[in-house]
Amino acid sequence: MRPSTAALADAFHAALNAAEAYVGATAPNPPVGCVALDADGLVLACEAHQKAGAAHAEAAVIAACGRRGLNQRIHTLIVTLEPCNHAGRTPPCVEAILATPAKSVWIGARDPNPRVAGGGAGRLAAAGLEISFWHELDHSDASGLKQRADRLVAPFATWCALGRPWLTVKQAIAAGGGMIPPGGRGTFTSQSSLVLAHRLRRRADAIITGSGCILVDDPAFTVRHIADHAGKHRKLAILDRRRRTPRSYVEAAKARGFDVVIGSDLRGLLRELADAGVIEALVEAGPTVLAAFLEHDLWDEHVVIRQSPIPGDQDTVDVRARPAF
Ligand code: AOF
Ligand code: ZN
Repeated sequence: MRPSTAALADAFHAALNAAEAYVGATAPNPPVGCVALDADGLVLACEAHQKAGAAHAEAAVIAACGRRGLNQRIHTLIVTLEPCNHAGRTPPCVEAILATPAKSVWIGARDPNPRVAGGGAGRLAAAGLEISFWHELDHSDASGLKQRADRLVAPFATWCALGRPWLTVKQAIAAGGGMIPPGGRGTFTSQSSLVLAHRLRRRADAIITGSGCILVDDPAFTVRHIADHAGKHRKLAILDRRRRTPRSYVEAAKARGFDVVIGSDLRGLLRELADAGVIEALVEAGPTVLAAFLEHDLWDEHVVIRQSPIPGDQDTVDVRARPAF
């Protein structure tokens, strides 16, 4: 017996959903989800990597199976990311997998970490496990699920390859054509746009803004319209060539839980953030800073929220994704 194609596709979904709940919580690690199936395709456990330093998704699934006395039934593991083969803050997942009776592993995306690349899958295959990638599954959802796995790891991949955080540039445009304050203070945008803006903040490890924006809008940059990750501390990076940011603003931002970084050079600031483990940053700034990011091709997702000219109507949202490098 082996899990059916339908059971595998369902497990891909479940692993993605588990991981997606922790997008924004795991830096400098990627979010990862894992499911263990028995030979009949029954789900034994489904877990996510919740935080850097905590158990990896595979280790969490194996531990959950152990607690339930189900370890000997593990037949197939489904992971959104290739299992690691190195000891970092936590022991290598491949060793934990090899200590179970697992016979096959289905992997969503390769690990782009240069210390890992290809090593995890190779080690498991060398030990006799059957290793497959999600897009190889003969199921109509397979390529879409594989794309979700790639998207989950894209910020981490960008951080590994380019040495800068993944950049989401958010821009809100009023019905009259002018820019809406990046703080998005209720007055201009509809409730759904505010929720979207706060979802973008939730998944970011840093908010990048400019001193001009702070002087004009006094934005809070906190996650308020949805629940934030427990214990999350973001960086607030302020581009400020002329040192205009008021000390009182910096103190208030720190009191809101931000770790404030002030810089005058865009690329230098991005490097500093990347070095501090920021894998995803959200740019919420005024026209000058926004233009600098877009003109220098320093963006990965450009989210444009347009206010409807009809009062009370929903805003429209356009998301432009930069092709993968
Ligand atoms: C996995 N499963 O759930 C995650 C992985 O310092 P560590 O021990 O937490 O290792 C971090 C690296 O492991 C990280 O850079 C990435 O390559 C990989 N993340 N791997 O097998 C997981 N989060
Ligand atoms: Zn691991």
